[in-house]
Amino acid sequence: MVVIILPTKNESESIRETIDRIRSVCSDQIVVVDGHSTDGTADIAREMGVQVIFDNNKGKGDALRVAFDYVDDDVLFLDADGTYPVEQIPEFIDALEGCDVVIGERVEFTDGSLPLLLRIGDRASRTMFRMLYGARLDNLSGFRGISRDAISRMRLESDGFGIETEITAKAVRLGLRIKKIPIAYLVRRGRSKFSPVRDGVAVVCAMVRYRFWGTENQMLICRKTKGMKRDSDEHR
Ligand SMILES: Nc1nc2c(ncn2[C@@H]2O[C@H](COP(=O)(O)OP(=O)(O)OP(=O)(O)O)[C@@H](O)[C@H]2O)c(=O)[nH]1
Ligand SMILES: [Mg+2]
Repeated sequence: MVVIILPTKNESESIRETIDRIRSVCSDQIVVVDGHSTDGTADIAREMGVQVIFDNNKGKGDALRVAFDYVDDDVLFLDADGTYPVEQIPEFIDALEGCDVVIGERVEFTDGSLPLLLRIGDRASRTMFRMLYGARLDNLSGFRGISRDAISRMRLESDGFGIETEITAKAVRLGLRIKKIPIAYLVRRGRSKFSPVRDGVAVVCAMVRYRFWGTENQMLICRKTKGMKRDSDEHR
């Protein structure tokens, strides 16, 4: 089973339409994880019969981690702002059956969906990711699917917008099966919560921080195995 998670912070302009569009393409459970919106977003979702939970007021990463803890199944998550092609959800669900992480690779940007400066930042981020991790992936895409097993193995910790980069980085470091699905990025309704400087720094920090993530575990396993080997040699 897959649960569809919608992180929301003041998305009253688009939450209703997002839920309606999801329901028109699939019958999977939807969970809204709300960032204490002051514009009635949570009420709209609840009125529509959607389960609403709340984050710890620390950002999108915290919200997603709260939702991942709340559900027991595989998850699919996307922004509730009209930017992602909801109609492709069934394709993501199918893909998740054969891999660990599905990433909506933004290959087409409709006019006005991403201002020039952010487009440059997006390009730079993908290039930096490729240089550090040797993989051509859209580390900032907010339309993804992750298996339950992958979520447990990733031990996610980002509070803010570094979360997608952390997921992408750890998927590579863990050698997980990743599938990319080409998608378009559409014009947003309502106000963006992404702050280019603050959140850009968080993305770069995540990219650098997780470059060697997992190495310490491997070293530990290696050391333990060597220790065990030595012990068994002594017992001969
Ligand atoms: N629960 C929760 N949701 C958040 C928080 N910050 C952002 N979101 C939601 O997470 C999604 C991503 O935020 P956006 O503002 O769309 O950021 P973005 O997609 O990088 O930027 P745009 O291209 O302008 O859409 C949206 O659905 C937001 O409502 C938060 O602190 N808590
Ligand atoms: Mg968005």
